[in-house]
Amino acid sequence: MKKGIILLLSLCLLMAFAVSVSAKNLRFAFMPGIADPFYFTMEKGAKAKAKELGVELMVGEYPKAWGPEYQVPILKALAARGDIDLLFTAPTSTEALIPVLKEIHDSGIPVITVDTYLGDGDYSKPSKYSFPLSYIGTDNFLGGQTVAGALAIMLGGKGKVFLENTNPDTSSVMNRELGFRAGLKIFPDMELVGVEYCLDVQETAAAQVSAALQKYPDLAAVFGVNVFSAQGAYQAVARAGLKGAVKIATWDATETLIQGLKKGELDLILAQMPAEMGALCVEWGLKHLKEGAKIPRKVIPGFFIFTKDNVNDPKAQQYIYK
Ligand code: T6T
Repeated sequence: MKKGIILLLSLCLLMAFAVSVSAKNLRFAFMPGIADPFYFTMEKGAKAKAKELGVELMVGEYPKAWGPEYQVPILKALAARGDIDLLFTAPTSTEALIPVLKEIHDSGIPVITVDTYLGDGDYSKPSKYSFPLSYIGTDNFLGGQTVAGALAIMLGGKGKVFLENTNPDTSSVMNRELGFRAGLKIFPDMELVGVEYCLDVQETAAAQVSAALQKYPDLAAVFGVNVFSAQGAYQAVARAGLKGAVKIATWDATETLIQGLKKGELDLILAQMPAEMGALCVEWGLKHLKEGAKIPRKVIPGFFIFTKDNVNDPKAQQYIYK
């Protein structure tokens, strides 16, 4: 009896060892969209999960600026290493990243798109962009609608709004804009007076929002749809001496924006779950490679809305980007 238990225990230990060794042999690569706190937090979440599961995770060089021209060469170099078992990446264009990612996929490296997607993001029906295993990222349209609703309520359902975006062919930020437009439609007295694209450069965003503040002296609010658009909008409103007078809704919970909210200088922040996204990529990637598990074609973590009422809540602190 005792011998049997010892044998069983040894067998279990052996199996656990075998699983951890084989997971350790797997090397995943992560290629972010740009160097910003959102992707740094995603990297942390992915690394923690990789360590927990015994996967080796290598992180591709952070692109110096936003766009396919910066991302494609780094992706090509990553794939050329020849030692990667799975890639997860955030394509900065719905179209321009299709060829390079398809090539990587065809060379035998499964691809997950995280944060952003290719084409219309529907990987469940055959198309030139349906090869990725999954899209793991926020429901950006819903987030945009939610921000529009919250802002309209803050403004009593009435006022002119300006939107600062990055570029029109990245799925994440475009869906935020589309959701925001749809959300505003419910409020007939809310008017979106303009949209500008800053190519993810904070100074450009600040200049564009400054121009909008001059053009519309009765502007009630600005919505900045990601880290640099939002921080640029915040900067412009501050420079114009309009802190508190013009409402600011932002996306992405960086320390800078959280501090602004705490000081009452901006009004709303939508926090995504980047660490969870990174962890999910590693978890699902491993399940796919080790167990042949079918990954859901879309995995959608939630989001959290910070306002002045909850920004100091201890439970909310976990949503600040690290
Ligand atoms: O908002 C995130 C990300 O979701 C988006 O795709 C690009 O911008 C960020 O990285 C923030 O700067």
